[in-house]
Amino acid sequence: MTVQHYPFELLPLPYLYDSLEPHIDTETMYLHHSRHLRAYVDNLNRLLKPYPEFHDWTLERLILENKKLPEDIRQGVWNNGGGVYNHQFYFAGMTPKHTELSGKLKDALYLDFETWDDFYEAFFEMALKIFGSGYLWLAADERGKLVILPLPNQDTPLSQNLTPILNLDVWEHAYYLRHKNLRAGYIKAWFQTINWEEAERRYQAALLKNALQGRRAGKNST
Ligand code: MN3
Repeated sequence: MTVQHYPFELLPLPYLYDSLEPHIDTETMYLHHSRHLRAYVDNLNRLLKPYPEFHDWTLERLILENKKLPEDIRQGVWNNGGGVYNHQFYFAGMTPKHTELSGKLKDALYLDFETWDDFYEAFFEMALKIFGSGYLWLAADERGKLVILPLPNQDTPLSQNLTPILNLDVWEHAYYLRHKNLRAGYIKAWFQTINWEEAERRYQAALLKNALQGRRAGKNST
């Protein structure tokens, strides 16, 4: 992902609105990207506009160092910055191409969940159970161990020292037009769209970042 800061832009989808058919329908993708994500981008810019001292802060920094922001925009930036980050991450985590779980992420997934079915069932059940609006995340801890993590609203795993690998948006706007209240159908459909190549890139980047942090920590302790 390119480094972004104020003024944030509505990044185009890496595919067309109808590219994920029949799994995710065109109208849902159009509204989700051009209305919902645009609103988060516009709100975030509006909040930051009067505060030039934060105009060079990246999305990640606005989330990780949220407590340093002035109180009147802190929660708004948390919600809307998270909304931008999470949606960009979600859209880039899907693809119309056929991709397969492979590489280091595949090794880790089998190590941490034993079988594909165990992983799938655990993820599916937790996605079904999220109450209200939020996301289900697959994230890596500092040792590369994979965890499935439900988070409410627009919270991100970044603030828990976890590196996100995949996220499933279970806000109703992500599936209501096609699936109405039946979230299970949407979860199954989303699994058909996962961009495993992108997930593998994210996982390898997490391993590299953690390895560098580990070496730095080692250097500082000697
Ligand atoms: Mn959404």
